[in-house]
This record gives sequence, C-alpha cells and structure tokens, in this order.
Amino acid sequence: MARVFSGIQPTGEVHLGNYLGAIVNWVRDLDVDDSTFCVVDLHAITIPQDPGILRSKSRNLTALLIACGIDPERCTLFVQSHVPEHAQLAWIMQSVVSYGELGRMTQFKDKSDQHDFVSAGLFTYPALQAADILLYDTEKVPVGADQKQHIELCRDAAERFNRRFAADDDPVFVVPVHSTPAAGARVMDLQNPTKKMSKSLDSPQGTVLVLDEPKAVEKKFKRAVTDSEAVVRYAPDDPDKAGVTNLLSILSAVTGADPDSLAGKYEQYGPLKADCAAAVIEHVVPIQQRYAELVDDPAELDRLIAAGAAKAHAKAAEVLARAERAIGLGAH
Ligand code: ATP
Ligand code: LTN
Repeated sequence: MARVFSGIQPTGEVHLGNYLGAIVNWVRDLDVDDSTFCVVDLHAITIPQDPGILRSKSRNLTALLIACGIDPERCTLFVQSHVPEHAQLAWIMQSVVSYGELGRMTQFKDKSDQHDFVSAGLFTYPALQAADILLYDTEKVPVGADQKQHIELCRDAAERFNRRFAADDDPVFVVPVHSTPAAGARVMDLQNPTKKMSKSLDSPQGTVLVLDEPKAVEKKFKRAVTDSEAVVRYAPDDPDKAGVTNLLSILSAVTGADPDSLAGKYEQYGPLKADCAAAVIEHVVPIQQRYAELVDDPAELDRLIAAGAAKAHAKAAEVLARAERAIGLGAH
C-alpha cells in the first residue's frame, strides 16, 4: 500500500472533468493505497474569498467527495484549516525553499497576472503544498501535469531539509514522487471542444456540473458543439472531430464501453447526445441523492468532518514534532 496524498481547492463547482479525470481514479484506488484527501481552504485564501461562501464551499465539497465515493472509512478526508499543523509546517517550509525557486513557479506567474492584489501567500503557496504532502509521509502525489513543478519543489525542499537537519540513515521527511493519475478521461468543454472543461473557462453551457439538475444536463448535451460532417467517429487526433470524440469519451468513461465500438452504434449526433446525457444523468443522480442526504444531516456531516480532522491531526502532529525537533523548535 503506497501512502497517497492529494488536495482539491474549495473554489468553483465540481464538473465532469474533475469527476471523470480525478475523483473516479481516487475512488477506484481507495483499497489499493493508503490515501489522504484534503480540501485545501488555506490555499484558496491566497486569492480573495468571501468568508461565508468559503466556509460553505469547504463543507459542501467534503460532502460531495463523500457522495462521489471517497468513503471516509477507507481513507482520510479532511479540511486543511481544521488541522493546524499545515500552517505550522508551511511556515517552516517557507524558510527551506528559496525566493528564487518560488519565483520560477509558472502557476504563480499565471495567477499573479490575473489579479490586481497579489498576496504574499500566492507566492509562497508551494511551501504550503509541500507541508501538506510531507505531513503524511506521502510517497505518491496523484495530480495533473500542471502541478508537477510544485511536486518537484516539494521533493527538493524535503531533500534539502533532510541533508541539513537529519542523519543520512534517519531522514525526517519521506521524499514523494509525482504520479500521473491513472488514465482518466480528459473531458473537453461541450461548447469549445478543443479546450478542456474547466471552472476557469467561464463557459456555463459547456461545463456539466456533477450537481446539475437532469434537465440542465440534457440541455447542455443537446447543445454540444459537433461538426457538419454528420459521421460519428472517434478521432482523438482530429480537431474537426473534437466535439464528437469528446461525447464518445464521456460516454465511454461513464459506461465502461470502448469509444470506437460505441461510435459504431450511432449514425447521427442527436441519439449520441441523448444517450450521453442519459448515461451521465444515471451516473450523477445517485451522487446527488447521497449529497442531499449528507447536507440535510448537518450533525452527521459535522461528525464526519471532525473525525477526518482528528485522523489527519494524529499523523500530522507526529511528523511536525519530528521536523521541529530536528531544527530546534518547539517544547520537545
Ligand atoms: P482550473 O481550470 O481553475 O484550473 P479545474 O476545473 O481545471 O480548475 P482543478 O481544481 O485544477 O480543476 O483540478 C482538480 C482535478 O481535476 C485535477 O486532478 C485535474 O487534473 C482534474 N481535471 C480538471 N479538469 C479536467 C478535465 N477537463 N478533464 C480531466 N481532468 C480534469
Ligand atoms: N495546488 C493543487 C491543490 C493542492 C494539492 C496539495 C495537490 C494543494 N495541496 C497537495 C496535491 C498535494 C491544485 O491547485 N490542484
């Protein structure tokens, strides 16, 4: 069993891309790995957030992850700010990574260009991410390619810390590796099928949310952009067929059938779109029901959230103490 850690920000709404590209893989590997999943609200505040909305988004995202199958009995699921060791180790890691290293992070360059107010937290964000990972003696971090640079920085910081403060045969930190998530579907925007479905694309009609009403799901698939060739073909390398290929890969991801053989079953786009919508609806409705039950029972959701934080805290406190002892901090 590998120790696995991943984080997801409580900003935006969970869409089919997040679900089929990431969450489904996490659920599948729950019994294979020793997994920890974190709703990273401390990362979210590096960009201005409304306090009430942030609190409810963190809570609702936790409920939605459980509803998607992230069973808190079989992994550790918690909200980052409920476990104070994250902020504590992050401060230490800010003194281990260099200003120059942080300045080379492409996510910082992209995000700082998008906002007028650039917080110092946005700059030191990767030090917090390193703390998240290191606190659980993580071996593998399944995240998209866009996060690889942050994982490399975490590795460098862990190795530097171990070199400076630990004996070769008794390292303080486990040095993690980036793991490309097991082949999950790459879901494209239904209105712009050459762009990936994304909360930041601002394309409400092209983005199917896991919590969309069935009627909305139907409407979005019905209006999905295709092409004028009127031939159902799975052609991942042909930009002209991007719309149809996307529909086939979504249908394939939710039904488990092969996209090429699915293509053979359709002569027109209309029935393909309708079947896609129906398959997605069949898949998300039970998730929506479980989600509604969880949100309707605040005491039970509070209990699950608190239990997740307690489980995470037990491990994190141990690793933080190890790190503090090594560098001469804390009353150890
Ligand atoms: P943003 O567009 O603002 O970066 P996002 O919607 O792409 O946000 P993230 O929070 O960056 O979502 O990603 C959460 C997880 O979902 C990551 O593991 C990412 O690889 C995966 N993911 C996001 N969009 C897609 C997509 N369209 N297809 C497959 N996987 C995706
Ligand atoms: N930066 C990540 C979210 C994240 C994360 C982590 C992922 C925060 N801490 C630790 C993996 C491990 C993102 O924006 N997707």
